[in-house]
Amino acid sequence: MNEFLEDIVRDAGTIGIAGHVHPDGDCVGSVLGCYLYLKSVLKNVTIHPYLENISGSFSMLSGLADVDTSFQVPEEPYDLFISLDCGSIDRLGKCEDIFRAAKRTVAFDHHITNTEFADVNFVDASASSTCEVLFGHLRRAAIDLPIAEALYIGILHDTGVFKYSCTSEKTMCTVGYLMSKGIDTATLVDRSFYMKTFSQLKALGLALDKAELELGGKVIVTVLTLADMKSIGAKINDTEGIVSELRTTEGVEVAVFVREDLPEMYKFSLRSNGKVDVANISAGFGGGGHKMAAGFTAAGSLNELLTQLYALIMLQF
Ligand SMILES: [Mn+2]
Repeated sequence: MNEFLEDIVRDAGTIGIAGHVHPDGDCVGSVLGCYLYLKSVLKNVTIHPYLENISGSFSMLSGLADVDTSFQVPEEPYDLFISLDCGSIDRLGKCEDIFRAAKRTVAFDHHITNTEFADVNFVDASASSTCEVLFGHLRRAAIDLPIAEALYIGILHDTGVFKYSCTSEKTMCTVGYLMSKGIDTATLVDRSFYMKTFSQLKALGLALDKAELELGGKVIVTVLTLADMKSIGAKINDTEGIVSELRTTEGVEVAVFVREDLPEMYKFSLRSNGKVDVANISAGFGGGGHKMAAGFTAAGSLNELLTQLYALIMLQF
């Protein structure tokens, strides 16, 4: 039997909650799910959620108005700080120092590369998402519709609408239970997953147009440079989901999407179709993630970085 979240936080009078930089669905869903749950089950406790620039895909979720996006450092350190969906402490970004200052720390995560940086770590690499891990620590009767929606969104995004191999029987049982709370699933799936802004659509179009096959067709790669991003008026968040589109190309083992975020500073997103462990490859560049989905940031010559990347991929063929 898992320990319940309210027992894990015990007698903390002040609680901070945060996810990772560039929050995705699982990060936003787990932070809000955790926040809404603690707010409903705890009395006379100050709970403060932090998230950076939240994508419009999550604007339907409850609790967003309470989220601190300015990363105000509290005068007094928190009694307890909860990290969600972070594989390592640096992923907390602007919250890293606030987290370090807290009297006690707890982390919930599902990254196989998790470094167990908190005082207490609940890490399950077999779980689809942090939302699935968190669900295992919530008293079911205390889960209301807004909490269920937040967790559902997290699982939805980390499973690519229940199609990635991380989707297990347990995942679907969790989702089934969440649905029993009355979620309008068709609307949520469309609004949070499939709906694109026009600039997201243009970024996807340009990325597909620029895609190239490497290593005999086993690797597909697309690079969007700063100039590309500027030409279509795209922002960093507008490229989410591109690498998953690349992955479904016939014959491809690894999909690579590269985005230039600063001059000669690149964000690599990798997806595998099963043979290649992209978490292992990303770790070689100081990044992390999962066997089938991982990434890293690297500076330098793009051609050299790609050459190194292909060499590492080839070792696994
Ligand atoms: Mn996640």
